[in-house]
Amino acid sequence: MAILSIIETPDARLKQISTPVATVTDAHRTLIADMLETMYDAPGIGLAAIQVGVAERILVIDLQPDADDTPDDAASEDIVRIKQPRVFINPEIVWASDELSVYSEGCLSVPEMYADVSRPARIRVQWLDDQGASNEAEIDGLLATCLQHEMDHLNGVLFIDHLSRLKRGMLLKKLEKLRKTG
Ligand code: GNR
Ligand code: NI
Repeated sequence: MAILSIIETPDARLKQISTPVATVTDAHRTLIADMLETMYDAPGIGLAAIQVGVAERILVIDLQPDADDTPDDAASEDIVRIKQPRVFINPEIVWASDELSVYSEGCLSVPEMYADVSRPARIRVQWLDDQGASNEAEIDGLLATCLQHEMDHLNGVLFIDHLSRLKRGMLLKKLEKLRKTG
């Protein structure tokens, strides 16, 4: 496994439209393992392949990124949080609710910047898993928000593209300043 470097805005690769995966191969499964390791290391709750420079329609999510992989005290009364890596290949939204949900989003490719984004609260999604098997589910909550954020990456869209030009400009200026001052 390997930790990959994450591309940041304004890198033009983030605007690329990623290509569907025709057949899920061992090379894809290696990439997915590396993407998960990279996401946990960042840390983040999601990562799209284009964020590590691969323009294929693959994304990973784990809403419990700081969970313990190996709970060593099963008798403990602590809530045992187990990592829950999720893999989506060629995801497609087949239905979206009219009801919207607002969440303060961030992005590993737009580091340390956050802004409210409004998206459908519930979506029905089809995708392939890492074995190439077809899946379909209705998703809501933070998973729906995160999945739509990741699917945007597959289409070259960042969360800041959902903001007004004024807001986006202010945020990018803030990011530039932060990079200069450290
Ligand atoms: O780590 C992340 N947090 C997050 C918070 C709200 C909405 C979306 C996200 S995804 C982001 C990681 C990332 O940049 N994925 O592309
Ligand atoms: Ni992102």
